[in-house]
Amino acid sequence: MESNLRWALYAILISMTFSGLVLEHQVLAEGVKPDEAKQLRDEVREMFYHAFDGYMNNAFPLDELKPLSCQGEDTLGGYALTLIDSLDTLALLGDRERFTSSVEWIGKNLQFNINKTVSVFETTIRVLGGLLSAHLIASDYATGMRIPSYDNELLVLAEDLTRRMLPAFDTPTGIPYGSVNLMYGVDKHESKITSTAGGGTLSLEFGVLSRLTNDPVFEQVAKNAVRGLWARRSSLDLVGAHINVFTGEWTQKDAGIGTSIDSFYEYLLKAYILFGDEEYLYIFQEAYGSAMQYLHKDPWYVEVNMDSGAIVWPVFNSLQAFWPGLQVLAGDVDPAIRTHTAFFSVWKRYGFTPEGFNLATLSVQYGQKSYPLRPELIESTYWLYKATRDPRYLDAGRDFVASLQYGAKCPCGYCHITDVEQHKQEDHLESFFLAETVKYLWLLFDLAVNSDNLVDNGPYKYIFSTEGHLLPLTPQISLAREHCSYFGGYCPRNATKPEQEQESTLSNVYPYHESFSVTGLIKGLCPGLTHAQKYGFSYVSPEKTEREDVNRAKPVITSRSIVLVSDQTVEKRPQVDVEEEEKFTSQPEPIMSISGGSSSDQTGQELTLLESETDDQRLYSS
Ligand code: DMJ
Repeated sequence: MESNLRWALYAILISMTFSGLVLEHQVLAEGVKPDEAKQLRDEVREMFYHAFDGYMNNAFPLDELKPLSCQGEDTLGGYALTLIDSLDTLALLGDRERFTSSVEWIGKNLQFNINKTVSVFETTIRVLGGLLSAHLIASDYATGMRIPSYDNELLVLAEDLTRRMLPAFDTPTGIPYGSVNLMYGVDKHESKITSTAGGGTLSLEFGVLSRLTNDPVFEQVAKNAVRGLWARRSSLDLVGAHINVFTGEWTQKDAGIGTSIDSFYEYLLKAYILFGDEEYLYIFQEAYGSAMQYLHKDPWYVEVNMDSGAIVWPVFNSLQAFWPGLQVLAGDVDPAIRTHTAFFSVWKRYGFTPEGFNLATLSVQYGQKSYPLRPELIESTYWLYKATRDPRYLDAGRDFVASLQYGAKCPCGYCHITDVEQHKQEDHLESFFLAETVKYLWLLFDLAVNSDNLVDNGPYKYIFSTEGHLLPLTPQISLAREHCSYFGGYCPRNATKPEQEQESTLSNVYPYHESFSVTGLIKGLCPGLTHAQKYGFSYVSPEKTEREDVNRAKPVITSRSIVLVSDQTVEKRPQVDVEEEEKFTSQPEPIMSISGGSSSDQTGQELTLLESETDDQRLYSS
């Protein structure tokens, strides 16, 4: 009773706070018009160069910039990490000169035969992904950025780097160790515990490398790791956060879409789209369905125990914010819109998103106050704008720019925010700011002015890696016959020539294959392209940018591409009541109440907060 009263008071206070912020926003801000979108795009370009030049002048060739003190630091392997992570953004901005000189410097100077122990995940998404995307741009006339003197130097480096990471995959489960020494392999004292995102976010980069080098080993080990994780899913089709790569036991059973798991989901869908490998699609559909059933407390997401489904962490963490973007890619746009609105309300409240925001107390989660310039919410904003052309996403973009310019800009770049309530700056700049945060912001505004950038109007459809690197659906990478020619690739049973079929062993690994007609271990040819590969993605025509239009008719998705999750055709979309939506935006409600050590959600489920683990003890993926 007492706690109900307390919650009623909280709710009134919270709704007053949020209504106030929204009101102020509405009074002060007019919607972004095309002219302003162009100015904002150019401002974002300047933001990129403020940080990039700051890095080149003060930190290069060290890994990352300390933008407050204007110095550099080695944070990953000591190989000019920020330059590698920035390469395809330089190309996207059309900066031929700096793209060329950077590629040439890397080709001549970089080497990986160094005695450094590095994270397999970070090295893959930042370094391998950066090298591969730059290689694919520099070697191809169609991109408009081909470098005449370029002779596959980055591809050679990428292959060398990845071979040095292969020892990490030598585990009984196939799930790799978290770290590996680039010269000596895995240290005998190396931890056997790794995160799900760490083990399950390698398939895009490793798969692309296989298809460019014609060596299937990279694609195979990455896929094996995904299989190793998925085979250990719970009966609810959920995966935990950390696992022992030797025993296969989950050491952290909190299931969620954010911290430590996020990009595992992302790569299932993207690997299907990029490679046409339907085994990834099949796993994605199961995993996504289960996430929406057990983790989604519309519009928020919580963390639950993977076995029981009981809520253990009623927290929004900022790594979750990529999810609406992924949902756009999957064709599930309605929940994406609602969740983005909820997540963005947290940004508006603080000017940034804290690492953790407690959904029960509607306040910053203890120990999770920082904002390290993450891209996820901006990434989802770009995807939702691309899918709907609703100008509210441009308005959100303008808010992101304002926060970064006024709160995070510092002498030589942009500074991490240590405390979103105090807006305190920290002397560090993660390389993903240039690989992702600025890239998605620039793409958002460039889309609004109908520009013809490489991604939105280029020679290929592009998939973004989890680090924002551009991976094109070229025939060499995406044609179905390529992936089917790999030992272990999946093909529909009737799609191969009978004499080339061999015994399937997949059903031993995957019980669900009993009802799923496959032949594993095939060397054969699958005819034709997948639907997604044939048609790619197309969204509403860019002319529909008038605010009035959007208010009259809600976002229309005209994608003829894969509609994986639900049918989003115009006719079937329910009309959204704008007033209802506004009401929600201004008054987010706590999704559960807490009394003592346990709490209950709105359905009355009894919830227990884990006492054995504090926030500080939790591990975070980057
Ligand atoms: C990046 O390294 C990647 O986006 C990764 O998937 C998650 N963490 C950071 C950005 O927040």
